[in-house]
Amino acid sequence: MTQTPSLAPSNPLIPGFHPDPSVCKVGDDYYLACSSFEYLPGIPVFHSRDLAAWSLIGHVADREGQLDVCDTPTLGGAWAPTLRHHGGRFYCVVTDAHGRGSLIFTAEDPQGPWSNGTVMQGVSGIDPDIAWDEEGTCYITYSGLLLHDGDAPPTHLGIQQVRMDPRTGRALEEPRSLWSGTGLMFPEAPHLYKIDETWYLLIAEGGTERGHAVSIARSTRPEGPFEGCPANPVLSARSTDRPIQNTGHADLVQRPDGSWLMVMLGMRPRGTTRAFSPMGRETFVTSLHWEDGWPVVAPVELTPPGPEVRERDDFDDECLEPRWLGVRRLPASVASLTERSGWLRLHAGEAKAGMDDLRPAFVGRRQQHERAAFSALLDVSGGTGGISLRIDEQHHYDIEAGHGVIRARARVGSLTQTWEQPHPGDVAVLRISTEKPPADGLENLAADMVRLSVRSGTAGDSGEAWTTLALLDGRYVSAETTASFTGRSVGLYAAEGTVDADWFAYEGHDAQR
Ligand code: 6LW
Repeated sequence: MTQTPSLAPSNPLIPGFHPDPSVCKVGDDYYLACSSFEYLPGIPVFHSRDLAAWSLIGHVADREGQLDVCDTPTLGGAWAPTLRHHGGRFYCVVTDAHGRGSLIFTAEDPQGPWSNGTVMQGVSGIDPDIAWDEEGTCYITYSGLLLHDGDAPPTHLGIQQVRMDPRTGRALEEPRSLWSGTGLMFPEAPHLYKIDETWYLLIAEGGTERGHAVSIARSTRPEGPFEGCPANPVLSARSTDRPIQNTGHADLVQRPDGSWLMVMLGMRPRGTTRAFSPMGRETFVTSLHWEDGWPVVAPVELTPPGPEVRERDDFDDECLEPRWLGVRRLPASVASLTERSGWLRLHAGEAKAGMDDLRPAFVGRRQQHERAAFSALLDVSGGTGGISLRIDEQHHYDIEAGHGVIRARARVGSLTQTWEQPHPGDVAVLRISTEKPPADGLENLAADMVRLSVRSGTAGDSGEAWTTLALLDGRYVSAETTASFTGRSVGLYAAEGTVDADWFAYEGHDAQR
């Protein structure tokens, strides 16, 4: 069978907040998983046949109890999965930060169902990797970052490793310390590979911000001793003018033609000083080749913007597309597709604080393009609700309808501001859109502006007229300002009573460089 020519992967490879990617090849198929933090379902799993086109096929954690994120602080939850295939089974090792700890999930089929998750005893740290040697011995290599509850600063033990029985999750020995990079802060994201007759240890160091970097070492044995690459770090965008920054937390995969690719997280900071990244850390890809037994990694290039993406959910199916997310709760716990045929019904229930709530009655999707518009038709005869663009419960922009009023709201830290106007009737079409900031004034420091609007009755020249209630600076809902590990998600919410959505539409395209 002739191989269809591989498409050259484009960047971002998986847009929207999809940090800490891990990729593996099984036969002619590739699978990739990412962190998901406090969102559920958690740990998205993507599939590709050519490493270029990816589709979301499900989630590792799609049931109650697999992750304990119900009360997790923002930034907590599912951190840094490693996805591997061994002995006919898929493995996903991951840390449920401030939750269950480091876990092993297994599945026969990467679409799921995945197991309930086994806690790894004796693995005190984050970013677990799983690898086997020829004898079948299983190695868990991880970052010895000890997360303490409360204000105590974390302790870091460097890169650690134990042999493990993956069936029980029990370590078979005391942890040993391995090579931990070139001395930059936060050695983490270790991955162990046997390539030809050499064991390689790939790590991230420098912290996930602008100093992020990828370094590598090699040994004749999986437990070392490891020798660092003379050219370390083999990848970093630090202090460069590259449009993709923060590159780090990488994983390697080989293609059928023998060539290698590296996936990693990165950011697309925008604004005059390129300081703000609305979508947070996304998945990117680059190529590499080997020289003297060391990888030489190409800089991560940004692909020119593609065509506009238009997606619309009419809520006519029995279940939601897998891209829909809840915050610390599964979407099905707040939203129903069966109570009103062709509508999504959201119940505010115990989420009394609207989008300020730790577990809002919210069902959303990631923003995946720099210029995006989210709109929905809502029936608010049963309560109050709308559309929210959120980073977390303290940083969100909302537009809602209810009790004869349209209300826009900006929550930035301890500050909240609202704008209102009367609205006749119980049906409203609401929209949140992002746009290029004005060329003059301080607002051009922002990556974008966020417009909160409602469709007014009269159709204007454009075929429909939108009334803007607020035009807000997008930097306050960007990853850097909020010190967020995630990025924007946008969706529907009920603040009080029940709210029905007839459809939800997404339009997105990336800005020209
Ligand atoms: C991830 C670790 C990290 O586990 O952040 O900053 C954590 N580096 O590699 C969440 O992305």
